[in-house]
This record gives sequence, C-alpha cells and structure tokens, in this order.
Amino acid sequence: VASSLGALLNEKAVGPVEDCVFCKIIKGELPARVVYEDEDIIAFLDINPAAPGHTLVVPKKHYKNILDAPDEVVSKVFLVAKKIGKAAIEALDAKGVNVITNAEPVAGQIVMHFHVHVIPRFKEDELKF
Ligand code: IU
Repeated sequence: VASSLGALLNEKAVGPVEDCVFCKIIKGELPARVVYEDEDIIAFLDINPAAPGHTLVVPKKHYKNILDAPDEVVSKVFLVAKKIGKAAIEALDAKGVNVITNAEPVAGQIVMHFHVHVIPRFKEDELKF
C-alpha cells in the first residue's frame, strides 16, 4: 500500500501555476493565436517564430517538461504535433518540419511548461537546428 500510495502521490501534474505564461494562455487570461484545441491539448502560434507557422503544442495540465510528463501526455502532444506538421505542409506549402522539445534551461528551455515546437521548414529558410 505504501508504495502504491507513494506512486499516486508522486503524480507530477499540478493545477494552473501562478506566473506560468502558458497556464495563463490556457485559462484565457492571455491572448494567443490558437490553431488547435481539444480537451487535453492546446496549440498556438509562437510569439517569436523561427519560421512562418511556428506552433507550440502544449498539454493543458502543467508539467515542467517531457521528462516530467506521463507517457500518455507525451504521446498526445506528439500526435497533435504530427497533425500540425502535416497541416503546415498542406496549408503553408512547407517542405518539411522540425518537431522539437527542450527540457531544462541547459537545453534551452525558457518556458517551464512542457511544450513541443512545430517549425515548418521552407526551402529558402536558413535555420539551423
Ligand atoms: P523554449 O523551448 O522554452 O525555449 O521555448 C519557449 C517558446 O515560447 C519560445 O519560442 C518563445 O518565443 C515562446 N513564447 C511564446 O510564444 N509566448 C510567450 O508569451 C512566451 C514565450 I514568455
């Protein structure tokens, strides 16, 4: 019982985190250009896009990053990222996409609410990842 209780209490999801900009977007307290939304996930355009159509896919529950999120949340986020990548190719005539996530500041994570970047790529862009 102790170990199963411990595991249950170790659930990392927390309610909306004060001062978390993505929690505020999810609660509708900050505006965002939303491109997809369902019960668990929201996706919106990055405010500082690396390329046109750069989208962030975000679980509505707050997890710090991919390392903290349960597998089913990670799966859902990446499935939505795939859908958005295909939509970017269709709607924006992108030629490919980068699908990336940063975990921890040392890896470039700035917003500490798990998110996946979908970055449409165009033949003429010169981004390096
Ligand atoms: P990172 O993986 O944590 O480094 O990415 C954070 C992204 O969130 C980055 O691309 C920002 O431009 C983006 N962003 C945003 O879209 N809206 C915001 O209000 C803030 C950051 I703060």
